[in-house]
This record gives sequence, structure tokens and C-alpha cells, in this order.
Amino acid sequence: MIEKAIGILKSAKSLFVLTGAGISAESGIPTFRGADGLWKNYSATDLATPEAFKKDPALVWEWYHWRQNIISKADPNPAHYAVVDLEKKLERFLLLTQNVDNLHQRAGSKNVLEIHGNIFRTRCLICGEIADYQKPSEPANSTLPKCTCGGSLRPDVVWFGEAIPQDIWQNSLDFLSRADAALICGTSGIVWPAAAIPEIAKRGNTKTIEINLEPTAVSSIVDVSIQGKAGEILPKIVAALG
Ligand code: BV8
Ligand code: ZN
Repeated sequence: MIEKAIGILKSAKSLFVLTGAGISAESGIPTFRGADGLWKNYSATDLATPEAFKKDPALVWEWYHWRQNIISKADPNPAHYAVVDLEKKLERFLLLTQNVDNLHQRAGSKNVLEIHGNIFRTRCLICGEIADYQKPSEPANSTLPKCTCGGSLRPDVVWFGEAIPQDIWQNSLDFLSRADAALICGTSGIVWPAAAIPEIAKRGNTKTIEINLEPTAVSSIVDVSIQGKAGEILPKIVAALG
């Protein structure tokens, strides 16, 4: 299987990469739906929704502070670095990540489209200002982060029921419609509209490669489905591309 993937990538001039929580798993970041999944003790509807934030902003911020903490202690893993190498090797390259953990950027990826936002940015509910998250001096869970305008700040991520950034989606579809290959790495293919990417790629004449620990909803439609750890498989593929 890996040889087939290498063959596709060797002849590709343009590559679309979609990543999910699985590419950060080997950095120690819990995935959403795995055994140690983030949703295990909280369900997505409890926390990653505008209603949850309206109802109990302190609880939602507590969850995000907890995740920021885990992520800031984590480092990019070989899978993130392999994606950086792919960006350097391919003439035309686009990385669309569902992850909000900033690890692709920390690994050195230049052009990262974040379909679900970024956990280290905040957005003001009043003036809409987007800013890098400033850890409050006093203990985080006592006060809620406030904007300079006095408005409440929320994490600059896309919650369930919220529209994804239209420009990012449009750019992704435009690139995908002309891509020779698409690499789908570390996503369960459950969350929409990102989950539609493999199907859209298939309908075009884009060759699709999946790397995942286990079979997923998209394994039956991709051209090559490789089972294994992204941190092991991706560096092997990149090394074979020379
Ligand atoms: C929208 C940001 C409309 C926040 C996230 C019923 C049917 C279909 C759709 C829906 C439905 N009901 C509701 C919907 C829509 C909903 C949706 O898709 N729900 C799902 C649950 C069914 N989608 C939305 O609401 C989206 N918005 O539709 O808006 C709209 C339109 C116009 C105007 C107004 C509204 C918004 C969705 C965005 C939600 N935000 N995150 C935060 O992070 O706090 S989603 C969240 O899940 C993360 O971003 C995460 O990235 C994403 C997807 O999960 P994965 O990345 O795939 O992670 P997961 O744990 O699931 O899988 C990990 C995989 O890695 C596994 O397969 C595992 O095997 C693999 N793996 C593990 N280790 C490794 C590995 N692979 C390789 N190597 C390893 N080492
Ligand atoms: Zn403001």
C-alpha cells in the first residue's frame, strides 16, 4: 500500500493535505473520539457550542485552558515535520487542518488553513477583534478573559452549529478541484463539512491517500488506505520521495 502512495505522490505536481486530531496524537494531544478522547468525559454538545458558552462561559474556558495547557507542553511530532517536508517538495501544496493546536505552524508549515480556528486566539463578542490569547495573571478560572473594549472573549474556534470560515472553505475547494493528489491524515471523517473532502476529491480526478490507525468512514472510497501511525508512515513516504 505504501508503495502505491509513494507512486502517486512521486508523479503529483499539486498536493492537498487534510489533517485531523490523529496527526497530533503522537505529540500526546488526546484525540476527540479515541479511547482517551477529549469528548470522553465531556460531550461535544456540552462544551464546543455557542449555547454552552452562553450558559456557562467559565466551564467552557476551563476546558479550553486545560487543553491549552496540554498543547503548550506538547511538541510537534515526526508526522508534522513530514508535512513540512511535503510542502517544500511539491510545486503546489495546500494544508487544511481541522486541528486548533497550532502544531503544524510550530513544526514550520508555512501555509496552514485552519478550518476550525485556533485555540491560542481569542475573538471578542462585542467588537469582534481577533487576538493572540493572553494568559490572565490571576488564576485563569477565576476571571473570564476580557477584551480591551470590555467585551467578553471567546476562543477563536469554530463550534458545532457554527459556519466554518467561507474563504478557507472556498480556497480549499478551488485547490482541491485542481489537485493531482489528496492526503487525508488522522481524521475519523465524522465532522462536516471537512468530512466531505475525500468524496469531493474522489469525484474530481484527484488520487486520494488515507493514513489512519484504523479503518474510517472514508477508507472505502480512497484510492489508497494505509493503516498505521502517522508519525511512522508519513516520514517513510517522504524519505522514499527523495
Ligand atoms: C456546520 C473546534 C452549519 C472546536 C471542532 C448530522 C449529520 C451531519 C452533520 C451534522 C449532523 N449534526 C450536526 C452536524 C454538523 C456538525 C457535525 O459535523 N457534527 C458531527 C459530530 C456529526 N458540523 C458542524 O456543526 C460544523 N458547522 O455544519 O455549520 C452552518 C452552516 C451555515 C451557517 C451556520 C451553520 C462545524 C464543525 C466544527 C466543530 N469544531 N473543533 C474545538 O476543537 O474545541 S470539531 C473537532 O472534531 C476538532 O476540530 C477535530 O479536529 C474535529 C474532527 O475530529 P478528528 O480531527 O477527525 O478527530 P477524531 O478524534 O474524530 O479522530 C481522530 C482520528 O485519528 C481517528 O480516526 C483515529 O483513528 C486517528 N488516529 C489516532 N491516532 C493516530 C491516528 N491516525 C494516525 N496516526 C495516529 N497516531
Ligand atoms: Zn472587544
